[in-house]
Amino acid sequence: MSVMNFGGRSLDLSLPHVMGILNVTPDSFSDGGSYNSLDLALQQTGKMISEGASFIDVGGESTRPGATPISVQEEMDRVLPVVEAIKQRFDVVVSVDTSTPSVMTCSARLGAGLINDVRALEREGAIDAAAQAGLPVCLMHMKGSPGTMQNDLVYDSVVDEVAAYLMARVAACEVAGIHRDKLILDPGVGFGKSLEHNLTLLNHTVDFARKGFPVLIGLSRKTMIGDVLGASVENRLYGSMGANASTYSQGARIFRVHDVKPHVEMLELMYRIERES
Ligand code: 7PM
Repeated sequence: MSVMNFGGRSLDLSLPHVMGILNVTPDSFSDGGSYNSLDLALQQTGKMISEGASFIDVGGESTRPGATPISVQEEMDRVLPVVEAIKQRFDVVVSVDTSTPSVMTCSARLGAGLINDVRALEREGAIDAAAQAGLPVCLMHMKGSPGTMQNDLVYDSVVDEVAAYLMARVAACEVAGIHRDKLILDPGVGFGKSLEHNLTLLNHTVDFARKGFPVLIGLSRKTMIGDVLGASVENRLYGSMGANASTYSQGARIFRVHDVKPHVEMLELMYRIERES
């Protein structure tokens, strides 16, 4: 279970891994001066790799609550040149943060190693595209859709509901021909959850880890950190690290973050302490 092949590159998921976030939405680049957005993306990628990232997560669709959806063509134009340029220059696993079948298919051809879908392959055609691509998939739980997900925050038991959803998506993947040893699970911090729901889910990371799938956690700089600390987005690093450390000790192994170096160092210490008798 612990070694997973990401499009030609094998990673031991008994060890902690950092996934660096690379946003290629237009608002993440000022695009003035001498660098264009592709140069900036490559520069940031190189920095995150030198800081110890195992994955670079390339996302072109803003899933921000209330964000306007973009067209398939626009998402392709944003994501594919970046995937291709990274694979030409760096030896790293490129993860594509997408729900769009054609983006999955084309990214896989360009050398991407992981499909990271916040909609857990629910979009029409996505499960077949992912099965065809043959890559590992991260299945994330979201309640509702990005536009409306923070409007209806009612669960009977958030842990049971998220777990049942993810297990149902695992079953759907297996029916579509995606073997369970290619699946990674993610409870989806902030996607249709209140602060209390997020904290409860994080305190039950061990329940997800015990299901026998690698667990990925994405909480870096999110609103829940800001709500606990009363901190603006640029002041959420220490809170993000504490929350990620808690999930590491409960068995999470992939950490999707903006701040690669601090997390790599934190996880190195967590790991060294844990493996000592
Ligand atoms: C605006 C709102 C921009 C929300 C970006 C976001 C996750 C993810 C995202 C996650 C996995 C963010 C999110 N979050 N993929 N993609 N898990 N697997 O805050 O938690 O980064 S986008």
